[in-house]
Amino acid sequence: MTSSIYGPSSSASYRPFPSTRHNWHSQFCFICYIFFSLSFLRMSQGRGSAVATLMVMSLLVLLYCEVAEAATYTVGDAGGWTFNVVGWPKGKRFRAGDILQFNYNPSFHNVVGVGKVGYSTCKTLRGAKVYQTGNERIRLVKGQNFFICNFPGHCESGMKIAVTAV
Ligand SMILES: [Cu+2]
Repeated sequence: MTSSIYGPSSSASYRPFPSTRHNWHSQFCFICYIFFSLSFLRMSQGRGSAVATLMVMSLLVLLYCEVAEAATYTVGDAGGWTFNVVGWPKGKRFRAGDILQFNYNPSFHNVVGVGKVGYSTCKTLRGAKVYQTGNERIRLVKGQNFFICNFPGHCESGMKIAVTAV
């Protein structure tokens, strides 16, 4: 297993609980924001180019924070990707770039990325992407993201989710 400054890599490990955005990271971004604001103030008071450099650097780190702050959500929480998860996204606010972690037994389930029609009719149309490792990390795109399990009858039993990412 590999580790990074973000802690142990989670791609191979089962994560029973939904993880949210890291707190230290938010604090880090807040500090960058303060730096940026201060630099901007100095700038408007007509200080030198060192301030401008600081300002640009802070801005870059801020942009980095925007990208790096993606959250990982475990679909179905502790229950995982299973029947009746259809209501799981309700009340959650997803952003483009956030990751959905699907945990399930690949002998009994899969994950299929579908369109709106595939979602509402529980049909896997041509071109649909089928995931079947039992441990998927899928990045949300902006707009609507639809996933179903296409084992016979599963989608009809609420094994499907529609997630809107802003
Ligand atoms: Cu299934």
